[in-house]
Amino acid sequence: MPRPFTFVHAADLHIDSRFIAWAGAPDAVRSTLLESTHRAFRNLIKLCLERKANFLVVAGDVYEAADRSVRAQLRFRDGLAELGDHGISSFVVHGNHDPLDGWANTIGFPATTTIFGPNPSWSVASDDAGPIAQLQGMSYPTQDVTENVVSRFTMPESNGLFSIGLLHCNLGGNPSHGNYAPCSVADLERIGLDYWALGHIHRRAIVKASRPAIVYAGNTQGRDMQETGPRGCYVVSVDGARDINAEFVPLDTVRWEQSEVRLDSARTMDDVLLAIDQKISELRAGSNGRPVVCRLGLTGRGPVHDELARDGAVDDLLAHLRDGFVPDSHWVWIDGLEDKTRPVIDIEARSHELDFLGLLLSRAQSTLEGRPGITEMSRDVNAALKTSRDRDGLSQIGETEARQLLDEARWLLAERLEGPSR
Ligand SMILES: [Mn+2]
Repeated sequence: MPRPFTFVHAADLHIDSRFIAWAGAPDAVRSTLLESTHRAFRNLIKLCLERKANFLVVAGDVYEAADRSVRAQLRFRDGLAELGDHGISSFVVHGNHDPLDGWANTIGFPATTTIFGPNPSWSVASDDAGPIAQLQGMSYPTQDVTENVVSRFTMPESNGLFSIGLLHCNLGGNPSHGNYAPCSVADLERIGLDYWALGHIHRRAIVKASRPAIVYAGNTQGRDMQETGPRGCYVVSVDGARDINAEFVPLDTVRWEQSEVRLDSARTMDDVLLAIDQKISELRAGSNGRPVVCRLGLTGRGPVHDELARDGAVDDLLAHLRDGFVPDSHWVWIDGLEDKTRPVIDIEARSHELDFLGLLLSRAQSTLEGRPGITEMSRDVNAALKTSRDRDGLSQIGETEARQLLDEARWLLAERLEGPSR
């Protein structure tokens, strides 16, 4: 029977991400971003020590680029050496961002660190009382590992040890990430390991909870506007019955957020500023003291739309908000402000007018009210989706969605054809 133990599963550290696009931001924002992946790694090391983990696994993309910086490598090595000094071993595979054929210098790693080679191989994690787990991993020899490499992994020896696989891969063909080492849940299940510690997909996910557990740790620090919300790693406890409990712990030092500011009741520019201030306070509270980089969308239908729609109004508003930026420890930097508000249009009254827009609106209205119209519409839309060349990711729609689409479409039509009421 295996002894209970704890390990930490992290991936996609991307240490030394450059944030080149941020040259125009204030120093406080730029330096925080530049240091963020380093600091998140620091937090990872601290967490391993605090939780007295038995070992750490890192499932690829340690460094941002194949020409990994000396600074990033030294930081990584020093962190793992510190763990080693406290009896915590580490197991690492490299991925598409930091393949084995990337430039590497002569920095040596501690004896407590295992860096897996280009072919799957086994290693054992031990403590003073003997072995506690067996681990199998492989690093990318080159960036372009586009074959399914899972079949090269081998069944664990039947020695009773909990077994962990480390792999950087695209499980189930996630279209928002490069299709490196594509594989399926069934492929992973076939090998017979207890836990798959995966990397590559930056949004964390417990794909399967047990037997085997299949887990993406996600990245430790968001790096752009697509990587919103808390980022960190999993602390995994394994009990004597080989059951696991995976606890997510955030490690990020700056948070990325996209959010909407509803302006339905805003009547003046001051109301708009107040609503944005309120949103910023919410984001600040939600980040638990971390700085935040955010993109805000102004939404809603209201009288302030006409003012926001004027040339340069939103740019001016953004410049004003940025003028008030205070580089304290919990700053919020607005990366972008977008006007998505709609004008106030009495769509009901407008649909009774006998012009082109009036006829379109009354037609839309009667379709929305009558069931046969909606059935017909969803059938037509689905037929069009079937023959569309760009239907990747589009699924067939039901009557509820057809109704929502038509409702949205009539507002868009009204706005486009009527124009701003100024
Ligand atoms: Mn990555």
